Amino acid sequence: MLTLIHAPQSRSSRIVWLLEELGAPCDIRYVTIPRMDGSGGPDADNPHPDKKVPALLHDGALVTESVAIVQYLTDLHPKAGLAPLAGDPKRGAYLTWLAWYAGVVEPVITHEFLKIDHPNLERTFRGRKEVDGRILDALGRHAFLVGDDFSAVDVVFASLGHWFRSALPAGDRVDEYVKACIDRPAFRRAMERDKPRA
Ligand SMILES: N[C@@H](CCC(=O)N[C@@H](CS)C(=O)NCC(=O)O)C(=O)O
Repeated sequence: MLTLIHAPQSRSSRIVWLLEELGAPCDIRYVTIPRMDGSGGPDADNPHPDKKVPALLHDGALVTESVAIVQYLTDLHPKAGLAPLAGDPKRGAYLTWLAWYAGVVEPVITHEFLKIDHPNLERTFRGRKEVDGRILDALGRHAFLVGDDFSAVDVVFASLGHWFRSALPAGDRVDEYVKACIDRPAFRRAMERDKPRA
């Protein structure tokens, strides 16, 4: 049995969306987290070692980190077609986008948001110009980031663009991309499950 540890309107919302795309049955355990406005707080019921979300429990095994959970869930549901399988020529690009999101995109946009600048950060991660360039290059060549088929990579990137539009490159092409992703019925169903709890 799968249980998603979830706080509405947070990084775990994208996992609710992915579950809807996969048609995967999963219990949702709602937890509190500290919010930017000072509300909320860590939840004793959250098994995440840092009391963050998302976290996934599968028959007692704990998985944390959004992209690990994305990979874990798409592996469990290969027939859903949201991730190229081992042996598919697109598999390398797909895994690269996922790892690059966690390892580079999130740090780069966090540094930008916090206005933190240092030559060693640029050396390690490159910067916003390189992030934007890679996304625009892919979307200039195909409908979605890994090709013309929607994939779990698009759940990750479009959810970022939906919550924080300026974290993706400006312009019509990215507007159109985010819209195409969030116009999907699975996204609308996920948003119904993602409403703040009273
Ligand atoms: N790298 C983690 C980041 C998770 C994360 O920072 N989640 C935020 C919600 S958007 C959180 O749980 N914050 C609560 C806290 O910092 O205590 C992932 O992608 O899963």
